[in-house]
Amino acid sequence: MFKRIQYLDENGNLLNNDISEALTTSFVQSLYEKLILVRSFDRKAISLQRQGRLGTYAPFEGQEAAQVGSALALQADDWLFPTYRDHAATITFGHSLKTILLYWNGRVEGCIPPEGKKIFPPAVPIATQLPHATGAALAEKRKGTKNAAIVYFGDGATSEGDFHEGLNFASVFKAPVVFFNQNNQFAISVPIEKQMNSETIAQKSVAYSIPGVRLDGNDIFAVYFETKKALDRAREGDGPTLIEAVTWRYGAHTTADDPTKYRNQDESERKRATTDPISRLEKYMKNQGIWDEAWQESIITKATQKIEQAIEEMEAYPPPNVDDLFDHVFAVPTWTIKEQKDQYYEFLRGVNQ
Ligand SMILES: Cc1ncc(C[n+]2csc(CCOP(=O)(O)OP(=O)(O)O)c2C)c(N)n1
Ligand SMILES: [Mg+2]
Repeated sequence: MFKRIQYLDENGNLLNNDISEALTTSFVQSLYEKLILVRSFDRKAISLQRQGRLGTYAPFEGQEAAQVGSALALQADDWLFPTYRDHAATITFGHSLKTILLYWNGRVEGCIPPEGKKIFPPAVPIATQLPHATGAALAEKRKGTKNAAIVYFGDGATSEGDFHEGLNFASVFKAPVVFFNQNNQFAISVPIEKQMNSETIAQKSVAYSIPGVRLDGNDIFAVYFETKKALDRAREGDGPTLIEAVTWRYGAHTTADDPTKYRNQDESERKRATTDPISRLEKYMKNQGIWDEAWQESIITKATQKIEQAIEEMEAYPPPNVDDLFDHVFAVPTWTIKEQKDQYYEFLRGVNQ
C-alpha cells in the first residue's frame, strides 16, 4: 500500500532525475561533510561514556541520513522537537556539539538552543513531544506565520496514545507539522513485528486522513526532498504529513544495553555492508567524480578538530548546580519536589562530612 520511496539506490545510482539540477557539487559535498561530522561525533561520544566522561549516551549510527536530511529541509524559524536519539538532527539545525555533550553530562545547559532557534529539549518520555509539536505548529498558524514544526519519534512511539492524539489534533486543525518517524525497527529490545500488526507506519496516516510517505531513511536525497515537500505543504496551509523513514540502528539502544542479548548483531553488520547511508552517498559522489580520499581525509580532520574543541569546552565547565535537578520540573515546585531537594542536600552533607 505504501511503497518505500528511493531517490538513490544502494549502489549510488540516481533514480529520480527531477532532482539532478538541485544536486550541485557544493550541496552534495556539504551533505557528506555533515554526515561525517555527526558520525564521528557519535562514535566519540560512545568512547567518552566508556571512559566515564559522559553519563550515558544514545547512539544514532545508521540513522544519520534520516536525521541530517530532514533537519536540513527546515527553515530558520521553524520548530524542531527531538528525542534522546536525534542529535544529528539538532546539530544540523544549529545545536553546538558542546551543547549535546553537556546534555549527556546531565547539565541543564544541554537543553538550551542557540539564540533565536526553536529547538525543544530532547523528549525522553516516549511520544510526549508529538502533541507539543502539534500545539506549537497550531500557534504559528494562529499567528499567521509561515513557520512549520518537525517532530522526531521512533517506531515504538507509534504505539503510545500521544502519537494518536498528536496526529488527530493536527489533522482536525490542519496544523503545519511534519511527523517524522524513524523506523529503526526496534524499541529497545522489542522488534517491530512483536509490537504492531501494521505492515508499515506510514499507513497509520490513513486513520487521520493525512498524507503518509514511506521512504528509505538511509537515502539522504529521498529524505531531504520528501521532507521539504511535506514542510512546503504545511506552510501552504495544507496540514500535517506523516513520514516513515525506514532505517536501522547499527549499535545499542543506549550505552546502558547490550544488543547481542536481544538480536543477532551479524544482521546489523550485514545491513551496514549493504545499506550504510554514508557509503551510499560516497558511491554516488565517486560516480560523479566529486569525491577523493584526500578531500575525505581533510573533512575528517576538520570534524575531529571540531569535536575535540567541543570536548575541551564541555570539560572546562564548572561543576553543575545541584538545584538544577529540581528547579526545572515545575514553574512552581510541588511539596514532593521540595522534600526531595531537602533530602538530597541532607544526603550531600552526609557524604561531605
Ligand atoms: C512513556 C515511556 N515509556 C517507556 C519508556 C522507556 N523507553 C525508553 S526508549 C524506549 C523505546 C522507544 O523506541 P522507539 O520509539 O522505537 O525509539 P528508538 O529508541 O528506537 O529511537 C522505551 C520503551 C519511556 N522512556 N517513556
Ligand atoms: Mg525504534
